[in-house]
Amino acid sequence: MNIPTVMEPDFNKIEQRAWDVLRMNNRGTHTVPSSGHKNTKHEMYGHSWLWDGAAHAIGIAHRDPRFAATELDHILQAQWQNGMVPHMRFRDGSLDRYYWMAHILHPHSHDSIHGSGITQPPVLADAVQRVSRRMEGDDRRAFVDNALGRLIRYHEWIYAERDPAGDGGMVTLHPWEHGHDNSPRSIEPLREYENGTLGMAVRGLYSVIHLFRRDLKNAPAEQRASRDAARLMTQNFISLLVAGYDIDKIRGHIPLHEDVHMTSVLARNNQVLTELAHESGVTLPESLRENMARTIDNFESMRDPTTGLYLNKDSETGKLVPIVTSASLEPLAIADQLPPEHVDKLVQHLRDPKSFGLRYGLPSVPKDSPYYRQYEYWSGAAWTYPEWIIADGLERAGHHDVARDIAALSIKRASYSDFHEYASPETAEGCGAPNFSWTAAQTIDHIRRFYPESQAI
Ligand code: 9WN
Repeated sequence: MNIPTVMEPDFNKIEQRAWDVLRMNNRGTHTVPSSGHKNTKHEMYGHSWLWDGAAHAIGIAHRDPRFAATELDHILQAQWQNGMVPHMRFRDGSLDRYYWMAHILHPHSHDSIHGSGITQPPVLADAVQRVSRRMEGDDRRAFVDNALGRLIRYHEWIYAERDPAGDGGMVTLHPWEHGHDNSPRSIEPLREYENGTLGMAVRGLYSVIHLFRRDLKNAPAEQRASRDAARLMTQNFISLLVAGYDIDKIRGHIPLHEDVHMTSVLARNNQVLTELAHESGVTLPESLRENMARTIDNFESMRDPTTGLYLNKDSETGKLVPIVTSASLEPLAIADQLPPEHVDKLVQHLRDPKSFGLRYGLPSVPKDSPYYRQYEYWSGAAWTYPEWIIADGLERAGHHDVARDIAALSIKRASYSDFHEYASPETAEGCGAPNFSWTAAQTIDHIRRFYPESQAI
């Protein structure tokens, strides 16, 4: 591929292109993750996703806080009666609701707004706070008042339904829930169930399902989840359907692991939710405050003392899952709440050229892992989201230089790969979907935050 030989990136030009991407993907009430695929018959990303929407809103708020607020509202409107916020809100009229069947299977699903039956990283409180800071007067108050109660119910739901061990760590019911879909930390443990009755049935069925994979119609197979990983995710998805999205019914059919990325994001967003409530004069329910405290008190139980990296934890046995991914560094999202020597150790890993410190940014799996493939989705390729989460945490904890270095590489790669969904951390070759909204929105936010002097547009 052709990498332009610029020494100093032209931030204005990069930002201009990022705004173009966001404009192209704007659908009036929300922004779709991407558009302009080769194969328009098989659109990959036509709905609205929770953590994508939060990232879009944070970027868009630099220019248009009202639209950013609308995008967040669009996500929160899909909230279920039990407080769950679905990871996807389907575009009106979409038949995908019959694939998920959440509206039929779950008694607390939304009456009229259709979405999936699982959630995504709880990034909403942070997005609400950042967007609100760009709004003024009555607009701002109305927006926060409207969101706050829903956010509180969402966090209460997380502790009721995703913290089976009661230690504050957040489990996932499917890799789609943490959003790092084919991350080996979730795919490998699924193998334990592949020889059960369902696993065997899915093996047979999968060759047919494989023919209908929309993602393979738009991107080369080496950039997407492998056939094996997709089969295991299908097996997991069918378990979810059989259990009707109920954690008590799915227990014993999938691994219930506290996910280090989800728990880091939860801890950070608990912090923000507490601030938002305080600023609005609202007292958080005592049980929620106790649960939030448990997340922090038990956080270090996810740390492997030998390497200093954080790992997923089996919620039943308490054992750590020894598979390292970029999530192992995400506790840096709460660097201000971790022991400083633990933060320093993570930064060492982050900068190590043999594992995470690659030429064009943070790989989703370290280079020295047997699961590393530089182009493969969440099994090696670099994405802006983990970088954004880590840079933000380090910056807030006062590690400005490291944070800015991460942001600089992220901006550079986004621009070289022309805002693709993800890219090789070694060559910056763009992979997956083109014109990707969160790549654009997080690049804008990185530029505005770390290079404020360049804000000519
Ligand atoms: C399944 C929308 C989403 C992201 C996820 C990413 C991918 C979906 C898919 O796209 O997941 O939810 O179709 O593969 O892994 O993080 O939110 O951009």
